[in-house]
Amino acid sequence: MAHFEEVCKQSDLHPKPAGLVLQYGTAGFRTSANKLDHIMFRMGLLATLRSKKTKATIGVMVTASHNPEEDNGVKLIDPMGEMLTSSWEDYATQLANTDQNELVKTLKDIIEKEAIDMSQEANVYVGKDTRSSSSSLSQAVLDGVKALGGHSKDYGLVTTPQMHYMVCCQNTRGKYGEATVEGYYCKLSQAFSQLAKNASNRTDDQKHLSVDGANGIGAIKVREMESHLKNHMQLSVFNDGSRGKLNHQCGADFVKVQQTLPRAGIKINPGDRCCSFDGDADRIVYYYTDSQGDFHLLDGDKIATLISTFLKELLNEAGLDLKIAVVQTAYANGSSTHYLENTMKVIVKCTKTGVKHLHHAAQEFDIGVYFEANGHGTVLFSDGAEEKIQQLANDTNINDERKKAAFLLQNTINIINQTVGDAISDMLLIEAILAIKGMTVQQWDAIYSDLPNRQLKVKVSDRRVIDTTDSERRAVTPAGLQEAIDDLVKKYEKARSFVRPSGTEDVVRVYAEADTQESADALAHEVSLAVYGLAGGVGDEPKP
Ligand code: G16
Repeated sequence: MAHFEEVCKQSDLHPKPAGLVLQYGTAGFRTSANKLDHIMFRMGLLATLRSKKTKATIGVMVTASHNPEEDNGVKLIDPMGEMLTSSWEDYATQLANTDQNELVKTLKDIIEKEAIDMSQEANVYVGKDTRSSSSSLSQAVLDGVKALGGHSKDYGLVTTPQMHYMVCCQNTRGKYGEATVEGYYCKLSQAFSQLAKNASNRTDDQKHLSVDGANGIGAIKVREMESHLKNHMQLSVFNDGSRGKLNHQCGADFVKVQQTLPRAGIKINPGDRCCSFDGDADRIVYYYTDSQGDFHLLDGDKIATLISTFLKELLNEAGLDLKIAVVQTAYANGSSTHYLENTMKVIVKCTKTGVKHLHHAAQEFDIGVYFEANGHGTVLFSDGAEEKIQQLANDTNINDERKKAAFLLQNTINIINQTVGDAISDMLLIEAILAIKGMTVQQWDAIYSDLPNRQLKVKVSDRRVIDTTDSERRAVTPAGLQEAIDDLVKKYEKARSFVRPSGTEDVVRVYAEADTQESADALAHEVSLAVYGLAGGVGDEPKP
């Protein structure tokens, strides 16, 4: 068949480096950009097959998100805007690792296994972040789509969540919105304006937010959106990419892991409300410094608490009986889980790291609020929940309080990007909630106090020696590691610790929390030493 000849011909232009083996990880493939050309071409092929199989548009985003500028990666997006279904991740890994001369055979195997009708039309949307390697890598994706006879649309520079949004809009034939960046800005900003109308008069200071764009695509896009937000918000955008390096000493991952202000490019005063995006703008964290200069972080857990409190109050006011749940991962601060379960009395679920896992767990509820502690998250409303809210909003026989609550719920649905975590959409929702509730960032922070915690990375020769269970809270291998962690945890008050292999970086991640920062730091260090000793640590021993 002509397509396979073309695949062979084109694949020679995107050769696989000999011996290179890559695994589909937490969010697709991710490694040094110079190892990814063949992966991109092959993911163009896979997206084309997935489109033929689902008879829908598929998305491909070229980004390595929070990783350093030198890395790159690719995320595949399924028809409703969600991450690629896990059953196809194996195909992605097979295609990535198959030798050049076996590529067509591997493709044919997938086609046969999935009974794909190759005469079916295929459509693939492609987007990229601001990395210098992203242009040629996204061209390799486009080459892959073309080689298998698929149609593509190149969105160029977009945030990852914008890409997810476009795919969903297209496949719902516009029901979710218009599949353009302008359509995205209009939908979100209209909902924001409607919500902001319910805020009491705010001063310019109260409307002001400092945004650290991580020197990435989020900075460009939030600037583009600014004009749509009219008088409702005043943004100062720092780390906009004009000078600094992507994610370097700035951005959501840096701020969350280091528990400090961006070290570069930002000027703020004590008390100022600030937020940081990550490199592809699918994560957000908030923070401020107090008059003593102490740093206060409001991470994904605090965001989930703010949003779920707001939604629960609106459901009560609207008189709607809908089941709301919060989905977290093992990284969720123990205080947040305690507050959600015992004070807010909402259902809390824990899943493995990776928004794909949280997303699926959240789909089981009428309203599922999911956030990773690193600020990656969103809210899902079931079709039934949306219908009930819609019906109530159209009901002319209800009192003003219920009507207002229904109106706020409707606009909350519209401001949220339900396809995936979205820094811009989350930012607008948080700003709207704070404005409506007349709440300062300090009052939000005071809802509960985080347990002191620490995250570290340990280099090992092969991180796959660590296998975990119980939503990554316990290590099954290597032998003796979990017992060692259990013994160390016993030494401290209110302590908890776990380790897991990262799916985006070549490291093992260590998390520890305890009653004091000194204890959390000491526990994290001791657990790092256990990992280093029992899981084949390389390089220098972890230092305190
Ligand atoms: C990706 C995933 C997140 C995950 C993060 C870190 O984020 O989408 O769900 O929390 O990687 O994963 P790991 O600990 O396995 O390296 P991003 O923003 O980098 O795409």
